[in-house]
This record gives sequence, C-alpha cells and structure tokens, in this order.
Amino acid sequence: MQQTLVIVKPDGVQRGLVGKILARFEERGLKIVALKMLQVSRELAEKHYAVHQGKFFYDGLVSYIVSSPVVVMVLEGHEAIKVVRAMVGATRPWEAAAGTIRGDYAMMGLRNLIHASDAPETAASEIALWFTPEELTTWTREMDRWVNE
Ligand code: FUP
Repeated sequence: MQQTLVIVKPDGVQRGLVGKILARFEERGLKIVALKMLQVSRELAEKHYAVHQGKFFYDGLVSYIVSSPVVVMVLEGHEAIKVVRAMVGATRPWEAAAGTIRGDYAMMGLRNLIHASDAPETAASEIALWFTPEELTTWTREMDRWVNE
C-alpha cells in the first residue's frame, strides 16, 4: 500500500472544510494512518516548500501556510498518491474540474485548500518532515477486505 501526505491549508481550516475534505478521503476508501493540527513554523514551511525557493510565488506561499493552523495527515491506499491528486484537482483552482476538492470549493491562486504529495519520493520525504515515526500508526481496518481485493 502507498502512503501520501495531505495538508488542509489555512483556508480549508478557516472555512470549516476539514470535516468535508476528510470525509471525501475516508469515503473513497483511503485509510488515515496519521492526523494532527498544528501552527506551522517558518522553518517547517521553508523546508516543505524548498523546491519552490526562488520562484516568484515562494514568499507568498510560505507566509500563507504559517498564517493560521493547518491539518496534516498521512493517507494510505492502493496508488494513494495518484488517487488523492486526482481528488484534489488542478493547482489553479479555476481550472480544477468540478467534482474535485479544488473544483468544488476553491476559486483562486494560493487559496487552493490543500496540498498532496505528487510522487513516491516526495511523499516519503514529506511524511518524514511532518511526522515522527511514532506518530505513524499501523492498524488493521476491518472494512479493508471490502475496499481492497
Ligand atoms: P500542487 O502540487 O497542485 O499543490 O501545486 P505546486 O506544488 O506546483 O504548487 C504549490 C503551491 O504554489 C500551490 F498550491 C500554489 C502555489 N503556486 C502559485 O502560486 N503559482 C504557480 O505558478 C504555481 C504554484
């Protein structure tokens, strides 16, 4: 099973969309293996967005994610990275398809509600950045035999 990191960004928390977003992932069949709410430090934000350093939108991105608490989680499932990215929708919310999280709830630029890892390598490094190994649970979900064959 693959794991991916998802962050409900400040706009998602402020708009009261945490429950709706979590419900989508749970209903799809993804398993939550870690979940917490935190106020992001500038140091963590800079590490998370290191790949965007030097780009015109970098400063805004960092200031934005430290501006208000976020909810961060690790989701697990078959091809979880692709499945979650498809559910999140296009980076630019106005281009995101209806039915995706961004396409249903977001309108503009940085206010795109959610971050999701885009590849196995980034998922591994992002999970290690946001969670300690002790925070990652290993549990058996009873319904899994009905989700995964
Ligand atoms: P995504 O993987 O869809 O979250 O998008 P990226 O990792 O490429 O971008 C991270 C964040 O940078 C986005 F949430 C919004 C911001 N961004 C811009 O503001 N302008 C751009 O041209 C690209 C990204």
